[in-house]
Amino acid sequence: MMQATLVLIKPDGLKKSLTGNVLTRLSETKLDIVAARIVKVSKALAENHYIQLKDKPFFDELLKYLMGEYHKKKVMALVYYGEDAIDKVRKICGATNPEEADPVSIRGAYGRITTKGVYENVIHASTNEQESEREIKLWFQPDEIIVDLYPTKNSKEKIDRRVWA
Ligand code: FUP
Repeated sequence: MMQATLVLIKPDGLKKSLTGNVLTRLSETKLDIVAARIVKVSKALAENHYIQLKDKPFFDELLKYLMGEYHKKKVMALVYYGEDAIDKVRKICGATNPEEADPVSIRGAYGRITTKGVYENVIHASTNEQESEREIKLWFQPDEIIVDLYPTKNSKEKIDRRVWA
């Protein structure tokens, strides 16, 4: 089944200069990168991304982590597309807890658990199709993705935005 999945290289991955290593590992999947951007994550975006975990005791720390308070204030967001993309990417990522993750997986090799109990696990990857659609729509606008993944509509809204002077 052709699928799209959201990948985030989290602030610890960028701070530790792991972008190249992570992208090289992900290239083993032979999937296509159809979108990529560097994002300065707002609180609203972090909250929305991890909305399912809002009642967890580590939620506030998790938001700070994704916003880059402990590393660099940036995240690299990518969309990978292809046959069984979701499982292929998650397999290379490894288990959520870096101590339990396969040592040769990305999280096993590069992740750690902080003294505050947050898993700094370098990478995020969507868990299922419902989540990948929700997450991709959160991180990307239709024109930032080079294939048509989901239905779009025309909007004539006049929005205030910053343009080159
Ligand atoms: P995953 O889908 O593998 O990213 O796992 P979750 O959505 O369950 O968790 C999201 C993030 O919360 C993880 F990347 C790390 C963090 N987390 C913790 O810090 N402690 C936990 O006990 C569980 C998750």
